[in-house]
Amino acid sequence: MKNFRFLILLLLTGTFSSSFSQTVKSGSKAFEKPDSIYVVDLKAVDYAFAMPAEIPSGWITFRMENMGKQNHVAMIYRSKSDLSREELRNKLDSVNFDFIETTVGGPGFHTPGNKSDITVHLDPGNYVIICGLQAENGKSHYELGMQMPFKVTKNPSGAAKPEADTKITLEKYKSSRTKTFATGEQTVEIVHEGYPMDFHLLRVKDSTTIKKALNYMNGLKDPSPVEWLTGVEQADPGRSTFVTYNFTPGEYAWISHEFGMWGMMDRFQIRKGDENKELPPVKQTPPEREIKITFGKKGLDYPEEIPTGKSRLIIENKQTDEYVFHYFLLKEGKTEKDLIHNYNLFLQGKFEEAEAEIPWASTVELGPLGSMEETHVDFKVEARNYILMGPIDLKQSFKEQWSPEIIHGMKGVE
Ligand SMILES: [Cu+2]
Repeated sequence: MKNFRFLILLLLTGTFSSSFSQTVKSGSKAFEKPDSIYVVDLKAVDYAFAMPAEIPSGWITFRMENMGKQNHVAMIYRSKSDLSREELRNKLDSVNFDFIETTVGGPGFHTPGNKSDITVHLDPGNYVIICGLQAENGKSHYELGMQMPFKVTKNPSGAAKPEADTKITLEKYKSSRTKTFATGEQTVEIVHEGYPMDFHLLRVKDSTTIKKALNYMNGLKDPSPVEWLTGVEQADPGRSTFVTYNFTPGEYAWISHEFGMWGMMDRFQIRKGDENKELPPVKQTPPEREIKITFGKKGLDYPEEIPTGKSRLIIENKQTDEYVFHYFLLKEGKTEKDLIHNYNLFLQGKFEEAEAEIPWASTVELGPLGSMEETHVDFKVEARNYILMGPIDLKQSFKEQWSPEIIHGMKGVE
């Protein structure tokens, strides 16, 4: 989870890929006792966090409990220096994220009353905890008080790396898991690979639940129309987050905030009578067709119309330099003009105005692509407007690159 200001900043500065390359040594693989955990009570209310100002290092289990009336998350970052609350607040207000050394992860969506255990590995150092969701009045939860620095001491927690019942790997635009869930208390290891992504667990109540969830993810604005049970926040590639949750029969879905709209979700059902029986993972249907985009000597070759249905969008870079592209699904009724207008507002520093009228429903980053490299994303094309933005030269700042000429419309047609 990131709010749009976070996302836009990352888009504009081009740091989305480059600043997330750190990995963390995993814990010891020696004999592990399942009950050897170190618990830190983390309570979220509207709008503050309560947790100790100092905690030990190593494997730490955050027992996140939402005691408020709104949905909350607790994104954890290791900071480069010892920030006071006021300094952190100033950094966040000025959209300056240069304090981030490591994106650790932490508890994802928890709607009121929900509680779960989220375990991460913390090295000694300075950390901050932030909730970036949005209140109804448009202010971020951190602006209203949900941000605080804390310290991780050299004192070891003594906890072992948790043992997982199931493992979910988050790769760019897709997730995979080793097996499905049984009932009862299950520990799920979320492996972050290649891209900082988050994943949130939802109880599916009826056919509209997923749609409501995706709409909520689009603005992250209070109140959440669906019940979020637990979740994990974005973490640097190479890291693992463990979630311990008590599953009862029912229908569930894990959904990615960033890429849920592109189909990155994992739905499963635990039926009555299936208790403690392991169910097979859901099969993903393969794409029906390919949409090819080539950036070659003659420029960008792309189709202006794309047929609806499950497709694989492939982009190839036949130039000699490295480039990145962004692909947008626009909101209903929005066009290229709206995106151009919105980017101009951001570049003029009119963040609040720009954030108030974000024309896209979701975006994915394609690349960075070196010379002769290609990448792809699988998604279901709808009868709506899409935009391919690029090429963006990573050696230049986005401001230097920006021109309406890098905006290319692609329309989904029946
Ligand atoms: Cu919050």
